[in-house]
Amino acid sequence: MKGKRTSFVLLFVLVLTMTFSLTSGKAGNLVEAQKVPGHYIVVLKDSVSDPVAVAKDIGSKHGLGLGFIYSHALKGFSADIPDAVLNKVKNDKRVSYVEQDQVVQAFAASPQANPNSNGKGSGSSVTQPPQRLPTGVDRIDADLSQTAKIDGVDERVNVNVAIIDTGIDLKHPDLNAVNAKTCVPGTRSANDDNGHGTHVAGIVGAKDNGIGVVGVAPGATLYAVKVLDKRGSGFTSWVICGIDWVTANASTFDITVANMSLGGSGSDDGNCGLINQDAMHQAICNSVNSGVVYTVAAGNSSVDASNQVPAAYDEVITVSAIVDTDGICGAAGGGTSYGSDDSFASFSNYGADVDFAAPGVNILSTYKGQSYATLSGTSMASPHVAGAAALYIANHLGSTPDQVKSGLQSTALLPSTICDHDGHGGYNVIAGRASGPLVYAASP
Ligand SMILES: [Ca+2]
Ligand SMILES: [Ca+2]
Ligand SMILES: [Ca+2]
Ligand SMILES: [Ca+2]
Repeated sequence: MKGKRTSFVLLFVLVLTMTFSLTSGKAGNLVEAQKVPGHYIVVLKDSVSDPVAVAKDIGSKHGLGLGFIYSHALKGFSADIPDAVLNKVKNDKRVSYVEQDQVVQAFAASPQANPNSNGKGSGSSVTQPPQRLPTGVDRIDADLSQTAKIDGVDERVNVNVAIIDTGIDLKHPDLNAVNAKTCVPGTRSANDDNGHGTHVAGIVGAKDNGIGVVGVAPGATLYAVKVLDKRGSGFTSWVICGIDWVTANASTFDITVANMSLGGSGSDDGNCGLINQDAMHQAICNSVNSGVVYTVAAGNSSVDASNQVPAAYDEVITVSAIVDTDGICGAAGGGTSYGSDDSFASFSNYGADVDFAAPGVNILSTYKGQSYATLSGTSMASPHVAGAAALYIANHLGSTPDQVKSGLQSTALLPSTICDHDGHGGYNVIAGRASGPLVYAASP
């Protein structure tokens, strides 16, 4: 048994090494599906009452190397399955379907050098810069929200948000982070060894404490759920482990929002994955039904988001990215390599699956090593909407995910060049790219 587990981990290391060289494009570009040889997600029928016992039984019967066992968002497990027994597993009466595992990736580019970023640094002695209002938080007007109450005094928005990502820097003084769960083999906590998840977390809820940055929902409790490794890569089987944890613990910890700034290739069958045998879709549908709002990045491949998951799923809130360089509308800020101020970001996915747009270029936020960094990607856009959802929930306790989405839609601004007196307002679209209205965080 121990030997099997070791070979299971070694396989992942090997596959990660192989796949990373293929996917290291700019801004987390990932269009083609990258299946993992020999590794599968086995989804059990709903009629199975004890998925742990059934997973172990099927595993020992066929000599499988078991990975995760899922019991809440989904009944099933991940496993190494030799070709010789694959059909036997598929034909087991307790099995609904077997899906090949696939690579998923964080949707952000590498960090740029930032004057506030201290690069490495560990321990709590890192000097913290004075607090700045990030342009994205300003642009969606969280600075005008009575609930966010951004005034340099550290009151906290009492909403709990799961960050399903590379983890969170658990020692970062500007974050109210909780070590919740790691689904990455070889790691012992959800501490962030990449930086991406810490950046996403800060956009949602960096504290209004006078240092560093401030998030859309300042001081919100951020549950670190680690499903991507130090390179920002992972597998569908790891992501489902994270969704399963959120679903199992949502009511205990009152987690009402989950952000996923990641994805892979796939599509929406309109039936929660039961037709196209998509276990992540099934897991997300069950998790949303349990009352958790999912905000997800549209992806950075300049394609229709219907080709990427979870972006394509109708049950989630899908977010595209705009460029904003000055925190206000009016297109008077400086330009970027991803487009001019107040325009749709050139890398962003688009299309009918996109629900909202939010700032996603040159975003300043928290980073690993108790530092700060500037990143670009739809990864940065999605947590602006997660933060707005948290503010909405703080004012409308007990809202269902559908109510949160329609509440945010009722105040969002359609793309346009009109700029209001608060410096809010729409943005210019790239012709032919439906990109969702700009999320608005000021109104309850
Ligand atoms: Ca503002
Ligand atoms: Ca405050
Ligand atoms: Ca702060
Ligand atoms: Ca602007």
